[in-house]
Amino acid sequence: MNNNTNIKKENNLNNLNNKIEKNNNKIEEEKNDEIKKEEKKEIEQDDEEEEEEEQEDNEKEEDEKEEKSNENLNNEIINNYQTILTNSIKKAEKEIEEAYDRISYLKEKLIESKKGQSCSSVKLSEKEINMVLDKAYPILKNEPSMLELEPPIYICGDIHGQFYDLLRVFDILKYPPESKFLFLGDYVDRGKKSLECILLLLCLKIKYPSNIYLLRGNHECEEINRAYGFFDECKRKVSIKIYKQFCNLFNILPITALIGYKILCMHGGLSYELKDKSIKKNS
Ligand SMILES: [Mn+2]
Repeated sequence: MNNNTNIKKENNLNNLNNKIEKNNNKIEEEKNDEIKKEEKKEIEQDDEEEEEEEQEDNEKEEDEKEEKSNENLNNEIINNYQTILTNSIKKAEKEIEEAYDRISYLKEKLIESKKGQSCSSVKLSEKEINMVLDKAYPILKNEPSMLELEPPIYICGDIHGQFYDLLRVFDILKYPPESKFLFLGDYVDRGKKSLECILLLLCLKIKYPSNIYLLRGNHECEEINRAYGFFDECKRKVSIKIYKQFCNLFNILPITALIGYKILCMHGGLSYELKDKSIKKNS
């Protein structure tokens, strides 16, 4: 009996133990499950985070791409402007170069005319004369009413249409830019070749603006040169229109020159009507 009871007890104990073990196992399993779930959750979370990060990265990349494409567009626009600017500068330079070539040719043509020593005039077309006037105008317009010049410089008085005498002056003293000249005005009227004189001087002025200076004389004035020959010469050789163009140019010639701060040069005396403030620079 006692033995039986013992066995029973033992069985019971075993059962209980089994149960406990089972229970423990279950708990363990549940625990494991829980852990697994946790882990899964963590992994999922990690994945999500990763995804978010990836998305952020993508957005960033796209932003960078957009920025870069904007930058490229800006660069393209800047490059286009630069090309346009460079082209227009090149075009202007080419035009100036061509004009210089043409003016050099005109100068040679004018000088060549001396050789014949005949009465035939230099054949300059109205278009060629207009070109000389157009190029000379801004150069003279930018000069002040009183030029301040440095010696050494040759000073030359009235030419009055005596073209061959003008050529002799240059032959003896050398053409600009080898020599520097100040002309005191009265290029036109009286002589037969006023047009040749003023055109050669203007050509040299365009080509060597700081080696030749032209002051205004009393004959570089419409009231005078209409009566003393220049108007008739322009009308006969070219046109009245070109005469008007010359008058416009004469109106902007400088009036005086001060050489080395010592010698004041001008064509004639000062007018009583010229008050101290009447002479303005660039007026
Ligand atoms: Mn005079």
